[in-house]
Amino acid sequence: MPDIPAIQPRYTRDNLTSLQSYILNEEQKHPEATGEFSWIMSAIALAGKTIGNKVRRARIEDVLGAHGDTNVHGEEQQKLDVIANEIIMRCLGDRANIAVLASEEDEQPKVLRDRSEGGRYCVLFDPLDGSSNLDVSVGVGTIFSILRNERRKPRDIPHYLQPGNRQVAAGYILYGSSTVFVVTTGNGVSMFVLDQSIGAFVLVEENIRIPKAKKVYSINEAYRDDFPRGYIEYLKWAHTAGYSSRYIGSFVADLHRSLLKGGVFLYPPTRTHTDGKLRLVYEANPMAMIIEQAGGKAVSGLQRIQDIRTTALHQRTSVVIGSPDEVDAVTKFFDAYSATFEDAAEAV
Ligand code: AHM
Ligand code: MG
Repeated sequence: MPDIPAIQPRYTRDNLTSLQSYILNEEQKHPEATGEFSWIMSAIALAGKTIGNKVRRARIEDVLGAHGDTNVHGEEQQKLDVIANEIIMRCLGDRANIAVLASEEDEQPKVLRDRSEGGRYCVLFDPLDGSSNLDVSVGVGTIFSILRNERRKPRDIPHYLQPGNRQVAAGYILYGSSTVFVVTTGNGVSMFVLDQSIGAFVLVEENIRIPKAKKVYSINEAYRDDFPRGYIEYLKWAHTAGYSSRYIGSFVADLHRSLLKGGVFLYPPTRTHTDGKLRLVYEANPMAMIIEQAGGKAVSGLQRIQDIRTTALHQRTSVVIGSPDEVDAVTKFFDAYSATFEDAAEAV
Protein backbone atom coordinates (compact mmCIF):
# COMPACT_ATOMS: atom_id res chain seq x y z
CA MET A 1 0.00 0.00 0.00
CA PRO A 2 1.45 3.45 -0.88
CA ASP A 3 2.40 5.75 1.99
CA ILE A 4 -0.24 8.35 2.68
CA PRO A 5 1.46 11.73 3.12
CA ALA A 6 0.83 13.33 6.52
CA ILE A 7 -1.45 16.32 6.44
CA GLN A 8 0.43 19.44 7.55
CA PRO A 9 -1.55 21.98 9.55
CA ARG A 10 -1.76 25.28 7.66
CA TYR A 11 -3.19 28.63 8.44
CA THR A 12 -5.13 30.35 5.75
CA ARG A 13 -7.12 33.52 5.79
CA ASP A 14 -10.24 31.36 5.80
CA ASN A 15 -9.37 29.70 9.11
CA LEU A 16 -9.81 31.42 12.44
CA THR A 17 -6.74 30.64 14.53
CA SER A 18 -6.33 31.86 18.07
CA LEU A 19 -2.97 32.50 19.70
CA GLN A 20 -3.49 29.50 21.98
CA SER A 21 -4.17 27.04 19.18
CA TYR A 22 -1.29 28.48 17.16
CA ILE A 23 1.17 27.91 20.01
CA LEU A 24 -0.17 24.39 20.64
CA ASN A 25 0.33 23.66 16.96
CA GLU A 26 3.88 25.05 17.03
CA GLU A 27 4.65 22.84 20.03
CA GLN A 28 3.48 19.75 18.22
CA LYS A 29 6.28 20.28 15.70
CA HIS A 30 8.75 19.54 18.53
CA PRO A 31 8.40 15.97 19.79
CA GLU A 32 10.15 16.82 23.05
CA ALA A 33 7.69 19.63 23.85
CA THR A 34 5.64 19.09 26.98
CA GLY A 35 2.93 21.65 26.26
CA GLU A 36 4.12 23.74 29.20
CA PHE A 37 5.12 26.58 26.97
CA SER A 38 1.57 27.27 25.90
CA TRP A 39 0.70 27.84 29.56
CA ILE A 40 3.14 30.73 29.66
CA MET A 41 1.85 32.20 26.40
CA SER A 42 -1.73 32.04 27.55
CA ALA A 43 -0.73 33.83 30.78
CA ILE A 44 1.03 36.56 28.76
CA ALA A 45 -2.01 36.87 26.50
CA LEU A 46 -4.26 37.24 29.56
CA ALA A 47 -1.93 39.90 30.97
CA GLY A 48 -1.96 41.69 27.60
CA LYS A 49 -5.74 41.76 27.48
CA THR A 50 -5.94 43.03 31.04
CA ILE A 51 -3.28 45.73 30.57
CA GLY A 52 -4.84 46.73 27.22
CA ASN A 53 -8.16 47.16 28.98
CA LYS A 54 -6.55 49.37 31.64
CA VAL A 55 -4.75 51.46 29.01
CA ARG A 56 -8.01 52.05 27.14
CA ARG A 57 -9.90 53.01 30.29
CA ALA A 58 -7.02 55.05 31.72
CA ARG A 59 -8.65 58.47 31.44
CA ILE A 60 -11.93 57.14 32.83
CA GLU A 61 -10.40 55.24 35.76
CA ASP A 62 -7.95 58.02 36.63
CA VAL A 63 -4.88 55.82 36.44
CA LEU A 64 -2.87 58.29 34.36
CA GLY A 65 -0.02 60.34 35.76
CA ALA A 66 2.92 59.77 38.04
CA HIS A 67 2.82 57.17 40.78
CA GLY A 68 5.08 59.24 43.01
CA ASP A 69 7.97 56.75 43.08
CA THR A 70 10.98 56.22 40.87
CA ASN A 71 11.98 52.84 39.50
CA VAL A 72 15.36 51.11 39.65
CA HIS A 73 16.65 53.36 36.83
CA GLY A 74 15.73 56.54 38.70
CA GLU A 75 12.87 57.20 36.27
CA GLU A 76 9.51 58.45 37.44
CA GLN A 77 7.03 55.57 37.52
CA GLN A 78 3.62 56.14 36.00
CA LYS A 79 0.64 54.69 37.85
CA LEU A 80 0.05 52.37 34.91
CA ASP A 81 3.67 51.10 35.03
CA VAL A 82 3.00 49.81 38.51
CA ILE A 83 -0.44 48.44 37.61
CA ALA A 84 0.89 46.68 34.47
CA ASN A 85 3.73 45.16 36.49
CA GLU A 86 1.29 43.81 39.07
CA ILE A 87 -0.98 42.41 36.36
CA ILE A 88 1.89 40.47 34.78
CA MET A 89 3.09 39.19 38.14
CA ARG A 90 -0.45 38.02 38.97
CA CYS A 91 -1.06 36.41 35.57
CA LEU A 92 2.29 34.60 35.42
CA GLY A 93 2.94 34.07 39.12
CA ASP A 94 0.90 30.87 39.39
CA ARG A 95 2.33 29.12 36.33
CA ALA A 96 4.07 26.10 37.82
CA ASN A 97 6.82 25.99 35.18
CA ILE A 98 8.13 29.53 35.65
CA ALA A 99 11.33 29.76 37.69
CA VAL A 100 12.03 33.49 37.51
CA LEU A 101 10.02 36.60 36.67
CA ALA A 102 12.14 39.68 36.06
CA SER A 103 10.73 43.12 35.33
CA GLU A 104 12.05 46.52 34.33
CA GLU A 105 10.14 47.93 37.28
CA ASP A 106 11.75 45.76 40.00
CA GLU A 107 15.36 45.94 41.05
CA GLN A 108 15.57 42.24 41.81
CA PRO A 109 14.02 39.35 39.88
CA LYS A 110 11.31 37.32 41.57
CA VAL A 111 12.56 33.77 42.02
CA LEU A 112 9.48 31.56 42.16
CA ARG A 113 10.91 28.06 42.16
CA ASP A 114 13.99 26.04 41.40
CA ARG A 115 14.54 23.71 38.51
CA SER A 116 14.05 20.71 40.80
CA GLU A 117 10.62 22.13 41.66
CA GLY A 118 9.62 22.33 38.00
CA GLY A 119 10.84 25.85 37.22
CA ARG A 120 11.77 25.44 33.56
CA TYR A 121 11.57 28.98 32.18
CA CYS A 122 12.60 32.53 33.03
CA VAL A 123 10.35 35.31 31.78
CA LEU A 124 11.87 38.79 31.50
CA PHE A 125 9.66 41.73 30.63
CA ASP A 126 9.07 45.43 30.38
CA PRO A 127 5.45 45.67 31.52
CA LEU A 128 4.60 49.00 29.89
CA ASP A 129 7.23 50.49 27.65
CA GLY A 130 6.85 54.10 26.53
CA SER A 131 4.52 54.89 29.43
CA SER A 132 5.52 58.56 29.48
CA ASN A 133 3.41 58.82 26.29
CA LEU A 134 0.24 57.61 27.99
CA ASP A 135 -1.13 61.02 28.86
CA VAL A 136 -1.38 61.80 25.14
CA SER A 137 -2.86 58.44 24.07
CA VAL A 138 0.17 57.33 22.05
CA GLY A 139 0.65 53.58 21.50
CA VAL A 140 2.57 51.83 24.30
CA GLY A 141 3.52 48.21 24.72
CA THR A 142 4.61 45.19 26.76
CA ILE A 143 7.83 43.43 25.74
CA PHE A 144 8.79 39.90 26.86
CA SER A 145 11.66 37.47 26.51
CA ILE A 146 11.60 33.77 27.51
CA LEU A 147 14.71 31.79 28.39
CA ARG A 148 15.18 28.22 29.55
CA ASN A 149 16.10 27.96 33.19
CA GLU A 150 19.32 26.14 32.44
CA ARG A 151 21.78 24.83 34.94
CA ARG A 152 24.72 27.20 34.95
CA LYS A 153 28.29 26.75 35.99
CA PRO A 154 29.61 28.41 38.05
CA ARG A 155 26.45 28.14 40.09
CA ASP A 156 26.49 31.73 41.29
CA ILE A 157 25.71 33.11 37.83
CA PRO A 158 21.94 33.57 37.77
CA HIS A 159 20.18 31.51 35.10
CA TYR A 160 18.34 34.50 33.63
CA LEU A 161 21.61 36.21 32.65
CA GLN A 162 21.95 34.48 29.29
CA PRO A 163 22.70 36.10 25.94
CA GLY A 164 19.78 36.87 23.65
CA ASN A 165 20.77 34.07 21.28
CA ARG A 166 19.45 31.63 23.90
CA GLN A 167 15.93 33.03 23.94
CA VAL A 168 13.29 30.40 23.19
CA ALA A 169 10.62 32.97 22.47
CA ALA A 170 10.15 36.70 22.41
CA GLY A 171 7.37 39.10 21.64
CA TYR A 172 5.52 42.31 22.27
CA ILE A 173 1.98 43.50 22.70
CA LEU A 174 1.21 46.91 21.24
CA TYR A 175 -1.70 48.80 22.76
CA GLY A 176 -2.44 51.05 19.82
CA SER A 177 -5.47 51.67 17.66
CA SER A 178 -5.80 47.90 17.92
CA THR A 179 -4.13 45.53 20.38
CA VAL A 180 -1.50 43.57 18.49
CA PHE A 181 0.47 40.54 19.73
CA VAL A 182 3.66 39.81 17.79
CA VAL A 183 5.60 36.68 18.73
CA THR A 184 8.40 34.41 17.62
CA THR A 185 9.32 31.00 18.96
CA GLY A 186 12.36 30.84 16.68
CA ASN A 187 10.36 29.74 13.69
CA GLY A 188 9.36 33.01 11.99
CA VAL A 189 7.28 35.88 13.27
CA SER A 190 3.50 35.84 13.64
CA MET A 191 1.04 38.61 14.36
CA PHE A 192 -2.29 38.41 16.17
CA VAL A 193 -4.89 41.09 16.74
CA LEU A 194 -7.23 41.15 19.71
CA ASP A 195 -10.80 40.67 18.61
CA GLN A 196 -12.54 42.53 21.42
CA SER A 197 -15.89 40.98 20.60
CA ILE A 198 -14.72 37.43 21.35
CA GLY A 199 -11.84 38.30 23.70
CA ALA A 200 -9.23 36.34 21.72
CA PHE A 201 -6.04 37.15 19.86
CA VAL A 202 -6.63 36.03 16.29
CA LEU A 203 -3.87 35.23 13.81
CA VAL A 204 -3.71 37.84 11.04
CA GLU A 205 -0.28 37.19 9.53
CA GLU A 206 2.50 34.64 9.85
CA ASN A 207 6.01 34.48 8.56
CA ILE A 208 6.28 38.27 8.51
CA ARG A 209 9.28 39.55 6.54
CA ILE A 210 10.67 43.01 7.19
CA PRO A 211 11.24 44.99 3.95
CA LYS A 212 14.90 44.67 2.90
CA ALA A 213 15.31 48.44 2.59
CA LYS A 214 13.29 51.59 3.21
CA LYS A 215 14.63 55.11 3.43
CA VAL A 216 13.25 55.88 6.86
CA TYR A 217 15.23 56.44 10.05
CA SER A 218 13.78 56.62 13.54
CA ILE A 219 15.90 58.40 16.15
CA ASN A 220 15.63 61.16 18.73
CA GLU A 221 17.58 63.61 16.64
CA ALA A 222 17.50 66.29 19.34
CA TYR A 223 20.43 64.46 20.98
CA ARG A 224 22.46 64.51 17.77
CA ASP A 225 25.35 66.59 19.10
CA ASP A 226 25.78 64.08 21.94
CA PHE A 227 26.13 61.03 19.66
CA PRO A 228 29.44 59.40 18.68
CA ARG A 229 30.73 60.58 15.33
CA GLY A 230 29.59 57.57 13.28
CA TYR A 231 25.91 58.37 14.01
CA ILE A 232 26.35 62.07 13.23
CA GLU A 233 27.97 61.27 9.89
CA TYR A 234 25.20 58.74 9.10
CA LEU A 235 22.54 61.39 9.75
CA LYS A 236 24.37 63.95 7.60
CA TRP A 237 24.49 61.39 4.80
CA ALA A 238 20.83 60.40 5.24
CA HIS A 239 19.81 64.07 4.92
CA THR A 240 21.30 64.11 1.45
CA ALA A 241 20.11 60.64 0.42
CA GLY A 242 16.34 61.11 0.36
CA TYR A 243 15.48 59.70 3.81
CA SER A 244 12.35 60.42 5.83
CA SER A 245 12.21 60.53 9.61
CA ARG A 246 9.60 58.87 11.84
CA TYR A 247 9.97 58.88 15.63
CA ILE A 248 7.16 58.19 18.07
CA GLY A 249 9.37 57.87 21.16
CA SER A 250 7.65 54.62 22.12
CA PHE A 251 9.89 51.66 21.33
CA VAL A 252 7.15 49.11 20.67
CA ALA A 253 5.27 51.46 18.34
CA ASP A 254 8.46 52.54 16.50
CA LEU A 255 9.59 48.93 16.18
CA HIS A 256 6.21 47.69 14.98
CA ARG A 257 6.18 50.31 12.23
CA SER A 258 9.74 49.35 11.26
CA LEU A 259 8.83 45.64 11.16
CA LEU A 260 5.86 46.16 8.86
CA LYS A 261 7.04 49.08 6.74
CA GLY A 262 10.82 48.86 6.94
CA GLY A 263 13.45 51.39 7.97
CA VAL A 264 15.91 51.59 10.82
CA PHE A 265 15.42 52.47 14.50
CA LEU A 266 18.41 53.86 16.38
CA TYR A 267 19.03 54.61 20.03
CA PRO A 268 22.74 55.52 20.14
CA PRO A 269 25.00 56.02 23.13
CA THR A 270 24.94 59.64 24.29
CA ARG A 271 27.34 61.58 26.48
CA THR A 272 24.94 61.14 29.41
CA HIS A 273 23.95 57.50 28.62
CA THR A 274 27.24 56.16 27.33
CA ASP A 275 25.86 52.59 27.07
CA GLY A 276 22.62 53.78 25.43
CA LYS A 277 19.25 54.11 27.13
CA LEU A 278 17.40 50.92 26.25
CA ARG A 279 17.72 47.80 28.39
CA LEU A 280 19.33 44.70 26.95
CA VAL A 281 17.48 41.70 28.35
CA TYR A 282 13.85 42.79 28.25
CA GLU A 283 13.88 45.46 25.51
CA ALA A 284 16.71 45.02 22.99
CA ASN A 285 17.11 41.21 23.03
CA PRO A 286 13.45 40.31 22.42
CA MET A 287 13.12 42.95 19.69
CA ALA A 288 16.38 41.74 18.13
CA MET A 289 15.06 38.16 18.03
CA ILE A 290 11.84 39.28 16.36
CA ILE A 291 13.55 41.48 13.78
CA GLU A 292 16.17 38.85 12.93
CA GLN A 293 13.47 36.19 12.63
CA ALA A 294 11.78 38.52 10.14
CA GLY A 295 14.98 38.84 8.10
CA GLY A 296 16.29 42.08 9.63
CA LYS A 297 19.36 42.96 11.66
CA ALA A 298 19.96 44.23 15.20
CA VAL A 299 23.32 45.52 16.38
CA SER A 300 24.96 47.58 19.06
CA GLY A 301 27.89 49.32 17.39
CA LEU A 302 29.39 46.54 15.32
CA GLN A 303 28.24 43.71 17.60
CA ARG A 304 25.11 41.62 17.12
CA ILE A 305 22.79 42.48 20.03
CA GLN A 306 21.85 38.85 20.70
CA ASP A 307 25.53 37.96 21.21
CA ILE A 308 26.20 40.59 23.87
CA ARG A 309 27.39 39.07 27.13
CA THR A 310 24.74 39.63 29.76
CA THR A 311 26.12 40.65 33.12
CA ALA A 312 23.23 42.41 34.83
CA LEU A 313 19.45 42.36 34.71
CA HIS A 314 19.13 46.06 34.00
CA GLN A 315 22.12 46.33 31.64
CA ARG A 316 21.77 48.96 28.92
CA THR A 317 22.78 48.84 25.29
CA SER A 318 22.77 51.06 22.25
CA VAL A 319 20.50 49.82 19.45
CA VAL A 320 20.48 49.92 15.66
CA ILE A 321 17.69 47.65 14.41
CA GLY A 322 15.55 47.17 11.35
CA SER A 323 15.75 46.44 7.62
CA PRO A 324 19.03 44.67 6.81
CA ASP A 325 20.19 47.16 4.16
CA GLU A 326 19.36 50.11 6.40
CA VAL A 327 21.27 48.68 9.37
CA ASP A 328 24.24 48.09 7.03
CA ALA A 329 23.97 51.69 5.81
CA VAL A 330 24.41 52.84 9.43
CA THR A 331 27.22 50.47 10.41
CA LYS A 332 29.26 51.49 7.37
CA PHE A 333 29.80 54.75 9.25
CA PHE A 334 31.00 52.84 12.33
CA ASP A 335 33.68 51.25 10.17
CA ALA A 336 34.73 54.62 8.82
CA TYR A 337 34.60 56.63 12.06
CA SER A 338 35.55 55.92 15.62
CA ALA A 339 32.70 54.78 17.86
CA THR A 340 33.79 57.16 20.60
CA PHE A 341 32.75 60.70 21.40
CA GLU A 342 36.28 62.04 21.11
CA ASP A 343 36.13 63.20 17.51
CA ALA A 344 32.38 63.86 17.45
CA ALA A 345 32.87 67.63 17.83
CA GLU A 346 34.51 67.74 14.42
CA ALA A 347 31.38 66.28 12.82
CA VAL A 348 28.79 68.54 14.44
P1 AHM B 1 10.73 53.44 29.31
O1 AHM B 1 11.08 51.97 29.37
O2 AHM B 1 11.06 54.14 30.60
O3 AHM B 1 9.33 53.69 28.87
O4 AHM B 1 11.75 54.14 28.27
C1 AHM B 1 11.95 53.58 27.04
C2 AHM B 1 11.44 54.51 25.98
C3 AHM B 1 11.25 53.80 24.67
O5 AHM B 1 9.92 53.41 24.52
C4 AHM B 1 11.61 54.84 23.65
O6 AHM B 1 12.16 54.26 22.49
C5 AHM B 1 12.62 55.67 24.37
O7 AHM B 1 12.40 55.49 25.75
C6 AHM B 1 12.47 57.12 24.07
O8 AHM B 1 13.48 57.82 24.69
P2 AHM B 1 13.73 59.36 24.40
O9 AHM B 1 12.60 60.10 25.06
O10 AHM B 1 15.06 59.63 25.04
O11 AHM B 1 13.76 59.56 22.92
MG1 MG C 1 11.02 50.30 28.70
